Amino acid sequence: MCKLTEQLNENILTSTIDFCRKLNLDTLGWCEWDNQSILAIAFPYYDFKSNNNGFSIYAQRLDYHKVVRSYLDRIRYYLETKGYTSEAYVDNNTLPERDIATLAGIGFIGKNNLLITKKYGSFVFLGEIVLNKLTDFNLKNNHSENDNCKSCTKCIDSCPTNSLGEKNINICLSYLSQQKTLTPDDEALLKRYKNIFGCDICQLCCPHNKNVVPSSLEEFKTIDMDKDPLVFANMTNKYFKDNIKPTSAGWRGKNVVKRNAIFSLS
Ligand code: B12
Ligand code: SF4
Ligand code: SF4
Repeated sequence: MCKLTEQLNENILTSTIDFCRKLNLDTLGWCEWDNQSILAIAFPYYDFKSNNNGFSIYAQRLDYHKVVRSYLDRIRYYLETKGYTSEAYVDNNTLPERDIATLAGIGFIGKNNLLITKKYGSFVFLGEIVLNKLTDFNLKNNHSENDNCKSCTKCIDSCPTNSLGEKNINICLSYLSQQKTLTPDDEALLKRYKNIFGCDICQLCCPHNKNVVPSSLEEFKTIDMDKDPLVFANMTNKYFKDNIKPTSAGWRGKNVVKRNAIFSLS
């Protein structure tokens, strides 16, 4: 690639990062994946408040698909004003988001399967901007070889169903709490551990999640939710629509959340 093109490329890459920083997004980086230039961004979501009501931390705030997309749309618009078209992704894609984030120097993948950042630990969602131009530029990422789990196995030891130890996603409580149909064994697990939606155990025990910085993204403030599982076990369509639908647990619909809440009472 000629020197001038390289400079232009580097300019748009760094100016996009500067633009993101103005949006309070400070954990991000570019990488090359599948012959495309991808900006991987971590969206911190934990403000260290919790309702302790059976919903995992990520489900106690506005639906991250919508929040992340609104940020990504702003970044896409910025790129458009500079003459670049791009696509935005969050979750609803086949991109291996954690691998891409690792390549971009945002963090490393822990034994709990999650991307762990220095500043916010693993309490981040991932989103990506894929540029339709530019495939060749010098990448310098700030990944440090010392960032890893080393000999720690806390998440594996703490996982209540041994899903991590067995590498079996079918018994992960987060997975089970999202399934429409369950076997009697699955039901027994949900009844035992009382997760209404999602699971945080393999994050809360992680040393990399101690002394991390709370999210400064307003949209991810913890919603003041009801604490009593009975409320969710008895919820009406209207209650669901007003209180759960806007959260990350909303996409699954009322019946699954209600069923899990009923299980949690048994
Ligand atoms: C499907 C999915 C799930 C499934 C399966 C998870 C999985 N396969 O890893 C379930 C419902 C279990 C799940 C749970 C959670 N998820 Co999820 N999930 C996804 C999704 C949409 C696709 C992942 C996938 O299947 N890719 C395809 C497979 C083939 O690729 P892979 O993931 O690299 O495959 C590896 C894993 O399966 C792993 N593996 C090995 N052993 C085990 C054991 C267990 C128990 C699991 C779960 C996986 C696993 O080995 C594979 C090969 O390397 C991604 C978004 C994305 N597009 O990446 C979010 C994503 C990974 N999830 C996310 C989150 C937040 C969660 C939860 C923390 C939510 C919660 N609090 O309950 C939990 C964490 C559970 C855990 N410890 O892994 C975030 C993670 C952010 C981060 N910091 O890394 C992502 C990136 C969404 C996002 N855009 O932010 N998730
Ligand atoms: S989310 Fe819960 S059940 Fe799933 S792997 Fe982590 S600790 Fe285990
Ligand atoms: S708890 Fe330990 S092993 Fe698990 S992800 Fe964190 S550092 Fe790695």
